[in-house]
Amino acid sequence: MNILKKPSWYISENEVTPKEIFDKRRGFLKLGAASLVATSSVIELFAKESLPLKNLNYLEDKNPDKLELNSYEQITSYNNFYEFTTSKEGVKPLSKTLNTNSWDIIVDGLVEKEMIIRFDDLLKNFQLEERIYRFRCVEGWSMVVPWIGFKLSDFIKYVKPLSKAKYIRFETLFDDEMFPDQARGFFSTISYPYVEGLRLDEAMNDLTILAVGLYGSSMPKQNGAPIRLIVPWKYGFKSIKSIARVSFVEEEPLNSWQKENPREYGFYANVNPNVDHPRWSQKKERVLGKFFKQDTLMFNGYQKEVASLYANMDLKKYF
Ligand SMILES: Nc1nc2c(c(=O)[nH]1)N[C@H]1C(S)=C(S)[C@@H](COP(=O)(O)O)O[C@H]1N2
Ligand SMILES: [Mo]
Repeated sequence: MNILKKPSWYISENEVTPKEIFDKRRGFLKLGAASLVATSSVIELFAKESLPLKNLNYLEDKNPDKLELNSYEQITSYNNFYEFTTSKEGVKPLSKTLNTNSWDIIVDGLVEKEMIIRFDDLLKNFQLEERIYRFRCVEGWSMVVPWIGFKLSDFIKYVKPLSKAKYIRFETLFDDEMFPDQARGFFSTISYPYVEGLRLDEAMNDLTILAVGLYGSSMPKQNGAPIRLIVPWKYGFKSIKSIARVSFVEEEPLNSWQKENPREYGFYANVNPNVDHPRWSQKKERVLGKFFKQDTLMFNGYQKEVASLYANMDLKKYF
C-alpha cells in the first residue's frame, strides 16, 4: 500500500471549489522552478486538479460577483462544436484533428487595409485579461468559465474599420481534413463555414472578447482553439469558435443558426428569460454539474453593461 503523508496545505479536491484549486496552483507557480522539486504528493495534487500548466500572462479577474467556476474537466468535456460531431461528449476526442499551427486570420471588407494576421503575431499586440463569465447555451444549460482573452474593441481599433462598416462578421476555418462534418459535404449537419456576426456597437462593448484560453492556459481544441469570440450576454451559439476570417460589412450578416432555422434563431440571440424558444422555455437553466435548475437572468446577468444597446428595440421581434 502506498501511504503518503499529506502536507498541511493539502486538501481533497472535493472540499474546495475549482477556483480555490486554481488559486492554489497560482501560488505554486509564483514560487518558480525551485519549488518544483516535486514530491510525489505535489505531482498527485497537480494530477487531481487535472488542470494544464498555465502558459499565458494576463490580468486577473477579481471575480467581484463571486461566481462559482465550473471545473476545467466540465468545461472541456461537454461541448458544442458541430464541425466535429453533435455529441457533446464526442467533441473532445474527435477534436485532436484540429491543427492550430501557423494559424492565419484574414481581415477584410470595409477596413483601411485588408490583411492576413498570423495568430502568434496577433497575440503580441494585446493585453490579455481573465474574464470570469456566465455562459448560457440556447439549449438550456450553462456554466461559468474563466476565459483568457483580449477586448474585441482593441482588435477593432488595431485593424481600423472604415466608417461605412456597421457590422463585424466572423467565419470559422473551413478545412475538411480537420473537421469531419465539413467532409460530409451535402450531408453535413449544418452548412459551413460557421458564420456569426455582431453589430459594431455590440462588438465594441467592453464585455466582448476574443478568447485565446481558459483557466490560465491556451484554448483547448474542443473549446475553439486557437481563438474564439465570447459575448457573455448572448446565447452560446454567437460565440463562434476557431476563427479564420473577420470581415467588416455594411449589412447584417446571416449567421449560421439563423440560416438553418430563422423561425427559431435570430441575429441578436440575447439571453432573455421572457422570450421563449418556440420549442422550450428559456426561464431556467441547468448549470453543468448542478442538480437543480436556476433562474436565467436578463442579458445573462449583464443588464447593467448592455441594456442600453437595445434601448428602443422590441426584443420579441429582434430575438
Ligand atoms: N464553429 C463553431 N462555433 C460554435 C459552435 C459550433 O458548432 N461551431 N457551437 C456554438 C454553441 S451552440 C455553443 S453553446 C458554444 C459552446 O462552446 P463550448 O464548447 O466552449 O462550451 O460554441 C458555439 N460556437
Ligand atoms: Mo449552444
